[in-house]
Amino acid sequence: MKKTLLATTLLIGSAVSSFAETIEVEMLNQNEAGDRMVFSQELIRAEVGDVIRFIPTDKSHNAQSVKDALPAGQEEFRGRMNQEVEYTVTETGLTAVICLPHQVMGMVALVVVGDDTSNADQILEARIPGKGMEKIEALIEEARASAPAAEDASAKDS
Ligand SMILES: [Cu+2]
Repeated sequence: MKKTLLATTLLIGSAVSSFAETIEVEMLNQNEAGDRMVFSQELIRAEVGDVIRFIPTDKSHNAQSVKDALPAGQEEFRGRMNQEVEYTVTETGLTAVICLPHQVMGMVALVVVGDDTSNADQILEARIPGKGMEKIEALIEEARASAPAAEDASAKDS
C-alpha cells in the first residue's frame, strides 16, 4: 500500500515538473550542515524552459558555467561577484556550475536537465581544480544513481 502511494506521488511530481519553474539556489558562506563555501543546492534537477536563479545571499561569491562543461547549444553564463545571475535552461544534459574563487574548495554544483547524463565524460574532462572536480564526480554518480529508475519502480508496483 505504501509503495503504491509513493509511486502515485512520483507520477504527480513528474507531471508538475513539466511546467517551467524558477529554481532558486543561494550562494552561502556556510550551509545548515556546517559546510563552508557552498551552493545551497548542489545537485540541481531541472527541465528545459526552467530558470535557475543564483542568489548572492552571502558576499564574495559568483556563479558561472565552465568552458566545455555544458550541453551542446546551451549558452554559457557568467555572474559577477556578489551579483544575482540567471541561467535559462535550453538543452538537456549536464552543466557544471562553479564559484570562481571557491571552486578549489568545492563550491560547485551540477545541473541535470531531463535526467540526461550523456555528456558526463565531457564534464569530467573540463578544468575544475581541487575539491571542485571531486564533488562534480560525486554529483554525477548521484545523478546517475537516482535517475530514470522511478519509471521502472512504478511499473513494478502497479
Ligand atoms: Cu564562493
